[in-house]
Amino acid sequence: MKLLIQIPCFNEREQLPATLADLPRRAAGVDAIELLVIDDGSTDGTAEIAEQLGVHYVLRFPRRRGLAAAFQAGVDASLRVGADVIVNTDADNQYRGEDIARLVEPILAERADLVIGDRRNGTNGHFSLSKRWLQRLGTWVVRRASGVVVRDATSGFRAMNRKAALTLFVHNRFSYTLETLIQAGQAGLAVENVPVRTNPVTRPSRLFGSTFDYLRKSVPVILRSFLMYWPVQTFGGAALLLLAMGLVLIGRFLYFYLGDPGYSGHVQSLLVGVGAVILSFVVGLMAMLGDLLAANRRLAEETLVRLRRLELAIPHDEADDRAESIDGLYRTGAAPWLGQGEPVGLSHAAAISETAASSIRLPRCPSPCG
Ligand SMILES: Nc1nc2c(ncn2[C@@H]2O[C@H](COP(=O)(O)OP(=O)(O)O)[C@@H](O)[C@H]2O)c(=O)[nH]1
Ligand SMILES: [Mg+2]
Repeated sequence: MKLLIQIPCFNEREQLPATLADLPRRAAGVDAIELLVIDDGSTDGTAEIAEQLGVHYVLRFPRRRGLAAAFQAGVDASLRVGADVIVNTDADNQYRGEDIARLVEPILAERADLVIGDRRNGTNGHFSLSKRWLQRLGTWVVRRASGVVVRDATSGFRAMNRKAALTLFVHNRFSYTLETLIQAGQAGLAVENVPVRTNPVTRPSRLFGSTFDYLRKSVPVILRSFLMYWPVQTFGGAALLLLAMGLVLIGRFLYFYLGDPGYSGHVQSLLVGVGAVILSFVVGLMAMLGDLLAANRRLAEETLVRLRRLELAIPHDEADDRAESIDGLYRTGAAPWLGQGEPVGLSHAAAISETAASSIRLPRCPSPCG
């Protein structure tokens, strides 16, 4: 059982040492822990510092491609180098390394395919009002679109097993958080929420320039997810609305016309009504086309999942060989951290009352790390 911790980074040279020092070096039920840093075209030497700090794999993009692309590439790379469980965490030490134990526990116990770290935003003092509000909106959308009950949909602190990693695809360019959850619901993956704690903020968010900026980027993602996964409902709903509007307006014209056929008024109602009815047919057609496209997309995704499985089934002597088959991915030569450590008490365990009793105890890495 190999646990791979992936950290997407954009110019995180300053933050990485503290983040890596906080990560657990052992875990009960895990044979080896390895780290993967995805350096998204950073210009501050993030990849070099990661290597010096003892990260096992670095995936470097020559130019910035954004967090969603980095996340997806990291998951692909993790699978290639033999990860059984993948944990994603932030480079800015936002999440506590110790809580990784809580994240992987439901996966090791085979209760969940995907585990989301719930920052308990309602009571989290490190969250601004706008961030709380957006987190609630994201959570509501995911519930509506996929039926998955998540408490913190925008959390980047998550763990997944191979099944989830093979099944999820990120289509948009900005954020993977909401879309992967909607897909998880659609694909019938078991999703679990686990309360986690956050550290005080170390630097301004790179993703949230402002609330407006976040909305500008995430509303299209949400809209697109609805159109992609619920084309009949979304377009169909709009078509019905237009049809109803058109019929009411035509009815209004007929009412007056039949009352006094000689009177030629209310032609506007007739014009707008007929326009709305025609538009409703066009939008209805889009619902049908969307449904057909969705069927094709599902087939394409299934083909891709099978292809991923086949690729992974090709025998390799060493994980290193596989690493070389991905552009920009290289092994640093650092030895994997060992698993199966002595259980170490988590002093903070009592602080999180909702947490299910966990059999996993992860010691922190000794400082300085690496
Ligand atoms: N690959 C990549 N990672 C990014 C980018 N922007 C932010 N990140 C990383 O995404 C993670 C979350 O970013 P952060 O600024 O902490 O956002 P917040 O936690 O939502 O406030 C961190 O590890 C960042 O280094 C980007 O453009 N590309
Ligand atoms: Mg962060």
